[in-house]
Amino acid sequence: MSDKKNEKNPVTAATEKVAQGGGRLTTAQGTRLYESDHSLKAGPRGPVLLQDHHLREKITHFDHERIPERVVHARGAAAHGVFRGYGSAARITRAAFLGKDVETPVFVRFSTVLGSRGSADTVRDTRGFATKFYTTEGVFDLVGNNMPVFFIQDAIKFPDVIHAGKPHPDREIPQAQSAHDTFWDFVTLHTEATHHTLWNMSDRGIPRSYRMMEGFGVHTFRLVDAEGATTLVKFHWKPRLGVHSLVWEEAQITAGMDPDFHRRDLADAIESGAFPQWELGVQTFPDTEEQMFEGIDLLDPTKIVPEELAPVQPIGLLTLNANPTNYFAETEQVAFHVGHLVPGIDVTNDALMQGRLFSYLDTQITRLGGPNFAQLPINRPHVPVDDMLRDGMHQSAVHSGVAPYRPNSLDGGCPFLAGADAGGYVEVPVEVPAARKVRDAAASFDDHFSQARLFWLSMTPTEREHIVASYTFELSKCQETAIRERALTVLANIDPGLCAEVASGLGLPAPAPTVPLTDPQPSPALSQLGGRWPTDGRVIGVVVAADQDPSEVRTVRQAVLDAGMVPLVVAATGGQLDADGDPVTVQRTFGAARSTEFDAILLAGAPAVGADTYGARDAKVDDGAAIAGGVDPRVLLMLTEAYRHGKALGAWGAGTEALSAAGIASDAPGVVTAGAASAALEGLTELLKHHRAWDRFTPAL
Ligand code: HDD
Repeated sequence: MSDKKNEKNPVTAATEKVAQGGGRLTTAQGTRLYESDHSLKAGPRGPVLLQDHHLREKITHFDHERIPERVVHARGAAAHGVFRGYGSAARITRAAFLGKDVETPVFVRFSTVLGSRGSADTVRDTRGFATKFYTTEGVFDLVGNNMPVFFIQDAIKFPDVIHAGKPHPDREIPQAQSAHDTFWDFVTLHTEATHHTLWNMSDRGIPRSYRMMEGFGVHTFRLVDAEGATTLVKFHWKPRLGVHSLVWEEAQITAGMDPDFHRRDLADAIESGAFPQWELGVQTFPDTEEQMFEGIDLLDPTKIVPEELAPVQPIGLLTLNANPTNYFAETEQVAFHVGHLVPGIDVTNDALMQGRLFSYLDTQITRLGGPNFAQLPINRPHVPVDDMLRDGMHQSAVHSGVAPYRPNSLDGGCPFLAGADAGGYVEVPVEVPAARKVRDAAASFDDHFSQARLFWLSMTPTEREHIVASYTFELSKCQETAIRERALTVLANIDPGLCAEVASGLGLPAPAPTVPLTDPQPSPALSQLGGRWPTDGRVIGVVVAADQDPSEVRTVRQAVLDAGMVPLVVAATGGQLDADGDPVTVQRTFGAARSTEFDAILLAGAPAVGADTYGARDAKVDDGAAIAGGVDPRVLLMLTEAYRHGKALGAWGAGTEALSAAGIASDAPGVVTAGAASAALEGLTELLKHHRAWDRFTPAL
């Protein structure tokens, strides 16, 4: 990996060295303290005195350290970065930050939806992808997800879908899971959730990394140019590293071994200079009265427009280059809002979007303790704010003037309004068709299955196999047979083959579809498989045997670094391997490492069962049949697990013996053996470009 380091965090750059920076310990009022380890007492064994102002201040502040976690998307990780416009969007929007080579600071927060703040990263769930652009025209927030569709078509259903997905209210289990009765009860009764649920059950529900996810604005937005002409668009983020996922067993093991897997991955990549990048793109559609494109209702957030029908046109590049300095101040307190818009970007009548325009502002008032959250450093616009809003909890501005109202004469009539020609935000004067008030939706919103079928038909056999397995897993966790049966009918309406596979896993009969099956054209762009991708930041476990020449390990470690990847040296015990006076540090031990930490494993030798091996004193270990080839069982587990998860495995020299002890043939797919370390690494790197050895997965359909 390059020597480049995390850029300076722009929010804290000026103060980084100041806070807690070696000065004297003081109270919150700045009074210096001579002692802070003992309460003020009446004698060393006496009672504590109520007059101890320092004790009371310290404990009181501590008592109030927590704020309510987000009602959804509570678990997250974030980073600072920069967005550079390509200028290609200038023909359809006047938004200044999309102009050619305009650079805009950004803060991006990724999240899971269902879990609490302390829940595991790698659960099966939708991921949030929220971007705050600090533009020269005010803040623009693009509050998206890693899936382009949503469970519901109208915001009024949001409490329902979230109550169904959150833990059961009686025992508060399960945490951060959709595999339970209430979730499946809701999504099978409320079939507009079918398409999004299918995305969750696909590999998209378990990303390998935040750096390897697509992002979607989901709704159709309306862009407006300098002349007032409008275009409807859908926003897409395309990761430079490609879209990649974990496999389900790997995700589950990781949730236990490293619940912070995605958070760590993002921070480590940025820290080491492997800055993640995404291209922002738009699909564009004419702003017609009916707001349809090729028969697809652009106001229905359960529908996509396949990229084959409307290609994604790149309009800018996002680079994340600085980690937050303080999790609470930045990642926790950042407040996104769909209504944070800038001139040139407007909303549409999508009823889900309209409800969100209310919800986000409202939630911040509870979460951040009042209406002044925009004054928090992470939320402050990078332009002057003259809003006439006054007072309230946590007001930190000292406003001058006497006339915070308009019109006024006492403050010279200030501040002045700005029309579109002076950078003002002017809503597009769209026609509102004459209509009656109704609680209803357009007839096109009744189609709940055709696009789920489109997604299913666009998957490769391997991806379909994963989908079958995840539905079978989740529905097996439902206690109520009626819910499983109802879910099978929903699956039959997507595809009878999918339904039959899941039904056989559940041991239930496969029902017939209840709606006519459609025949959509598959969209190859929806599949994640295929293609070759950069390997930046990929983690290679270099497993070292005690009798291995450390200088070879040092060379291969350096080669991994030079290729922009991350080597982790794993050995039986910690410490250092002495490579001719230039030691190599052991970063993981067999006892603490698990295959899930690595994208690929390189074997330097065949680590033997040692006295330190867990269970070595167990009689079973002395039985040659229990430990294949005398290889350390923890290494064997690492290899068989990595093999099952489709990971590339490489070995040279005696390392090949460890592979065969694990029952892995040297000519198996995704396995490379070589005489020299360099050749093994070269082969391994090539394999990694495909993310996994896909030929190892046996397609079921
Ligand atoms: Fe939402 C947070 C994305 C529908 C109400 N939402 C939240 C976050 C993301 C999304 C990424 C986390 C932001 C952060 O990192 O702070 N939400 C979406 C997407 C949706 C969506 C892509 C559909 C297209 N959301 C949605 C609806 C409602 C909400 C329909 C309510 C009617 N969402 C919220 C919220 C949250 C939130 C309660 C919780 C914390 C917050 O806003 O700041 O207001």
